[in-house]
Amino acid sequence: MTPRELRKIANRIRRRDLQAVFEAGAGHIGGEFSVIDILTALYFEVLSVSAENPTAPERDRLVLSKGHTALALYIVLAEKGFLPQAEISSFLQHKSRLNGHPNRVKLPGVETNTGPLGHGLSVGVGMATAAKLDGQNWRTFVITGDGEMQEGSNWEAIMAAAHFKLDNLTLIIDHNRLQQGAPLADTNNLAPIAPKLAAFGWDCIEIDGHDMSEICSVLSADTIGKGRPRCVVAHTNKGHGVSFMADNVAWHHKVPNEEQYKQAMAELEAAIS
Ligand SMILES: Cc1ncc(C[n+]2csc(CCOP(=O)(O)OP(=O)(O)O)c2C)c(N)n1
Ligand SMILES: [Mg+2]
Repeated sequence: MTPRELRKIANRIRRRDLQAVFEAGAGHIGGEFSVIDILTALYFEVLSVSAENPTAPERDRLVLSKGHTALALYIVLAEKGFLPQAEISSFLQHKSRLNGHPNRVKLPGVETNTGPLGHGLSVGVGMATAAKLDGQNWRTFVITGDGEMQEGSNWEAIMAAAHFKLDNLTLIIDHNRLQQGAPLADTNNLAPIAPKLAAFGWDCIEIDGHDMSEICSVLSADTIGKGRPRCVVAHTNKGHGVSFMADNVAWHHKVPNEEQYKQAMAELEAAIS
């Protein structure tokens, strides 16, 4: 797919996400809008996964460690046929499969349960190690938030991945500079992130996490070197795509009122190119 086609899909996913948050009266729209371009590129260009056979042993694995942005994953999975598009309307409803955090038992396409931040990378290290032990070529991708990287468990996983030379593992850090109620810089500032991962033996690359060409090229298997896990520090904006949400920490989990909903939808519609 061309970057333009991918941008169109990401725009459609943002509009569906906005509608679902508005209707459910809950969600994490800021972190969803920062990661949607990355998820779109992964599912429409990079990952080898199929709704027809969601547990195929040779599939690539994606762990959305920042599980609070589950809604974005649900919408992408629905776009790929893992669940009916209409089911998105059940987000957060009683007995829905679409809970606030993803559940692998309930929903095909979800590789592991996430939500408590700081665990997805350790699971990804296990997956990548399993592929190596089995002599398989499938790849593991983990997406974390930047605030999430403050969790100490990540740094044990980072050491292990380098030690075991997991070049089949890619960590994508959604570096939107904001966490739940404050900027990363005011809380426990990890920036600059890339030199820290590099010091732990990782191959680190920084990209614009909203540029489809950059995302696709950095995630392509051709660019992966031998013997080192890769970290992609994706510079993003929380709330990307809507003027009054972008880079505004209030939109971590705020719900738009009707006027804000209409304005946000109009901005996203105007941006379809
Ligand atoms: C262990 C743990 N502590 C606290 C929370 C509550 N929580 C949910 S989202 C969030 C902020 C995450 O910030 P970041 O990782 O930067 O994510 P993003 O900016 O992409 O939304 C927090 C503290 C949680 N889910 N898990
Ligand atoms: Mg963040």
